[in-house]
Amino acid sequence: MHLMKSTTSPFGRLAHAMLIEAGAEFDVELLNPWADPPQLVELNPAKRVPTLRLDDGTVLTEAMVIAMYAADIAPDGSHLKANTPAQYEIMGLAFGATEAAVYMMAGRKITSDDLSNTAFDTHPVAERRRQTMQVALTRLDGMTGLLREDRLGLAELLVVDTVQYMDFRFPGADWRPSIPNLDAWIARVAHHKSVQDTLPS
Ligand SMILES: N[C@@H](CCC(=O)N[C@@H](CS)C(=O)NCC(=O)O)C(=O)O
Repeated sequence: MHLMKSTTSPFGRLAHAMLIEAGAEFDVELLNPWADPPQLVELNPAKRVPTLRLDDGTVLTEAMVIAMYAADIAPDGSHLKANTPAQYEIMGLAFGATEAAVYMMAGRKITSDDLSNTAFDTHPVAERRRQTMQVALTRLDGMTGLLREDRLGLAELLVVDTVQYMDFRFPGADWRPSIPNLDAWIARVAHHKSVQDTLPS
């Protein structure tokens, strides 16, 4: 299997982390989707990462689709196979927060073609997305007790992904909510390969 991702994408990270947790054999190609690399454009009409090419040539796109596939190919009894309603709730909150964060970055790109230009951040839609992140992370902080530490499934990986992506893209943001439980939990699971090998950079 061949996974195309970028070093920054939280969607690419999710796919990568799930494949690690599934024990899959795959290699990773790092690329910048915005540069339209031909090998990505040929496989994925959306020109986005993650994109996963299976050994038989099948192409999987969209992070959640790849996450579902990873759960499918995980061994019988794997922690990726079954989720509780509470874990699905966590997934939705975390994925929504990730999408909000990426939306903010996309807004900056569309309005200035410069990810470090924060002019877009004052737009009402940006404020709406910021609130999404704040409320979702605050709720997730209150659900930390439901997160596993010994084995990381989709819920746990999504939570790590969204908190670390937020800190990567908006370091020191004064609007970052206080999430002491999540911060402590992330420190305790930071040693997992699926976390360590996929850090955004
Ligand atoms: N819904 C997609 C979103 C993927 C996505 O937006 N990837 C971004 C990087 S974070 C990308 O490749 N952007 C390039 C573009 O939009 O052309 C998923 O869940 O995989």
